[in-house]
Amino acid sequence: MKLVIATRNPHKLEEIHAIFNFQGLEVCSAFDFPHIPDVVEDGDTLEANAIKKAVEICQATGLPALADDSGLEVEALNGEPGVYSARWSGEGCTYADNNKKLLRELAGNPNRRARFRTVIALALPGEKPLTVEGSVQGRIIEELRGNQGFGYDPLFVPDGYNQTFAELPAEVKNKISHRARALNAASNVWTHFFQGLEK
Ligand code: ITT
Repeated sequence: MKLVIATRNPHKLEEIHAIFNFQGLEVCSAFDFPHIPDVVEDGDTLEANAIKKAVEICQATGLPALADDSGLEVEALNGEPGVYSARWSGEGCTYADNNKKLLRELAGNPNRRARFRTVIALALPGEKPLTVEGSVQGRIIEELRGNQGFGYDPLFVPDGYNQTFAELPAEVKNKISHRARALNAASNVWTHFFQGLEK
């Protein structure tokens, strides 16, 4: 039995495989279906976009699909960039552009509290999609540090650590991250689904 990971973000895909043991499942991703157009992420929430990605890929492939929609929520910016995390500084922007904007928006602000949040949606053919979520609290530092991970990782220090997600070894990020917590919730809540799919 197959499961499609409904993403075209290679960093995300790598982390999902490092975190989650898809034992007994034949796992593929949106990269294996290049003819399927990109899902337009126009929902107002992470939940809405995660569901949209999972449902559209499930319908287009006829296979169960699992989607991850994630964002950085900064307290002093009223939860921004949140659902707009990927394209916060404009269409076609880079991770570096977004990190520059984040430093600019928080310049001189003593409140650096933030959290990463991931919503995972699971869509099975003919069934109502389901979601779970995970988050990690931390703070935004004042300069970029580290080369690992992706996105806002060089600016985010998780609570209980002194290093950014881009400095910490991948094994550490993949134990405590928003994505790891959401995937743990997925395996707890959807145990029967994953067992039922075993080859
Ligand atoms: P897919 O929709 O194809 O999965 P995407 O990159 O568009 O890929 P999102 O819509 O979930 O994924 O965008 C979330 C953005 O939030 C992402 O582009 C990064 O900038 C940021 N982000 C998500 N997870 C992150 C992580 O673990 N560390 C740092 N930044 C992250």
